[in-house]
Amino acid sequence: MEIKVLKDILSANDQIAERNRALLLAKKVTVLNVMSSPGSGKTSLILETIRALKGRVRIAVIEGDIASTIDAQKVGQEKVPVVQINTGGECHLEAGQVGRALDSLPLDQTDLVLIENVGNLVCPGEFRLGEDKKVVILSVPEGDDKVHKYPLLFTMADAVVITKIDLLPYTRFDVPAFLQAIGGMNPQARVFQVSCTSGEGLGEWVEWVTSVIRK
Ligand SMILES: Nc1nc2c(ncn2[C@@H]2O[C@H](COP(=O)(O)OP(=O)(O)O)[C@@H](O)[C@H]2O)c(=O)[nH]1
Ligand SMILES: [Mg+2]
Repeated sequence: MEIKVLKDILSANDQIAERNRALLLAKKVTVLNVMSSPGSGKTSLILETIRALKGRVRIAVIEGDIASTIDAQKVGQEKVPVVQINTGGECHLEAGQVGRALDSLPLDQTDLVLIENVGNLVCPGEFRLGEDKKVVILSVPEGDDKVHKYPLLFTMADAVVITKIDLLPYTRFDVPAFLQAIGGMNPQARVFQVSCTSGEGLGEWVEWVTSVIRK
């Protein structure tokens, strides 16, 4: 019985995700759904991406958090349109919330929407939002084994970003082991290694973002 209810929720979500997708295609807007556990560096990567593409790509941001407007305020300081969604306890964003957020963004003047999903390495993977690409972040302090412990998101990812590589000398994060694991479970995924503190690897990441924007 419970399984049937879950199926109904998912299919209802998928229908709304399709509607979001149709709107975004009509408006020629590309969407990246950025997912990771709390604190791995989603907001930092979004801020660096905005700064790198300023004047070249018109970016808007949807911030998903259980509570607060802290991340939306940080993004707003970069002078880009931003909407904060507070889920009030839910561990993921749903397509309906994103649809309402899209309605309040200036899509005719937008090339790229970056969605920061709620910090969680499991639940966001089960809810399509209408996005073009799924980006999954894992930060060095979290450990390379998380790819095995939370395979769903890593299997779905179009891009996997290892962040905080400036901390590699202080941890036992095994980059070759991580790359091998990703290569085994999702060989299509592009993998990036970046530090938002030193700027290392950001160029390659930004180049990929630019390459996936709908022309
Ligand atoms: N050393 C280091 N710290 C980082 C890096 N990226 C983010 N952080 C820090 O990690 C913490 C969480 O980052 P944040 O972007 O808010 O993560 P979010 O919760 O996933 O949005 C903050 O204190 C950031 O300054 C990085 O590349 N290197
Ligand atoms: Mg954040």
